[in-house]
Amino acid sequence: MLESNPSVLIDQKGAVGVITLNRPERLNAITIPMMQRLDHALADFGANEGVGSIVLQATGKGFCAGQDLRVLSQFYRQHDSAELGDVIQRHYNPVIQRIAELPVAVIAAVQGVAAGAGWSIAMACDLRLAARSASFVPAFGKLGLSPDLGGTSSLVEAVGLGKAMEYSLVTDRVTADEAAEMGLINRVVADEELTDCAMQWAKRIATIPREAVRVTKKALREAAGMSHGGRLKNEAHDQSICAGNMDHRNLLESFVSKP
Ligand code: LHQ
Repeated sequence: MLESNPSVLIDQKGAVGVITLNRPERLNAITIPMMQRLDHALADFGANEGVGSIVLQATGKGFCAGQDLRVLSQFYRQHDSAELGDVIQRHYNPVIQRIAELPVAVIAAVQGVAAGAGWSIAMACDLRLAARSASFVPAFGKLGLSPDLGGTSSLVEAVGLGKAMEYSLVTDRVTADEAAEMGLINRVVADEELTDCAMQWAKRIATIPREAVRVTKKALREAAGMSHGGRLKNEAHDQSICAGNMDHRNLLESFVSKP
């Protein structure tokens, strides 16, 4: 273990950087310090010529339940809702941008649930493997919010506009098998094989020269029309608009006040 922090663990196994979200008691729900920590870990691995790929995984029964809603509720007690977009732009979107620009591939190994911004983070990675028990929950709508952290464009690019609408507005939960069938993820594996499979893919990619990976990522993302900057900013702005709506506040409070 090179370095550790309770909520994000950082390790290097040979040429593979391993980042583990580690707040299992909250299904790895994200906070600003976690996102900052994640960004630093990605940046450090990106700058380390000895690292050829990165696995992003999580501990416990979920991959990531999106924004920590207790923290969000606290945020609204101290700040104007219009500030949320700025917070997303400053502290969350850099991770999404970083993953796209890294000269190494990032593989998400998804076990359990990936909800809201947790789903967006998985979608921001270059490759996604999921355990058969994994699922994807578009939590935004139920909370009165809209997709963020690149979740609008990554979803449309993966499954097309119609299906992205369905997943955002109609669907409760997408199973790992459906996600693979729809091209949302690369592969479903048995739960007990997830870590090994992610490491195998990561080791294989790590044999490719970094410059070739960097250029391939850039070229494929450009070919898919993925230019993040402006879209991330727009999403963050749109989230501020949703954040100012009392329906959202009531839905949020009903989640955090559950006994
Ligand atoms: C949680 C959470 C959570 C805190 C489960 N927070 N504790 C917005 C603003 C700013 C920046 C970035 O992005 C965003 C966009 C978003 O991400 S909005 C979407 C936020 N996420 C959600 O709305 C998901 C809320 N969670 C759920 O709906 C369920 O927990 C799911 C469907 C994910 C999983 O259900 P279960 O498997 O039944 O687990 P659970 O509900 O029993 O959760 C386990 C614990 O984790 C529980 O705590 P407890 O103390 O009762 O054991 C939950 O309260 C806690 N938890 N998600 N986001």
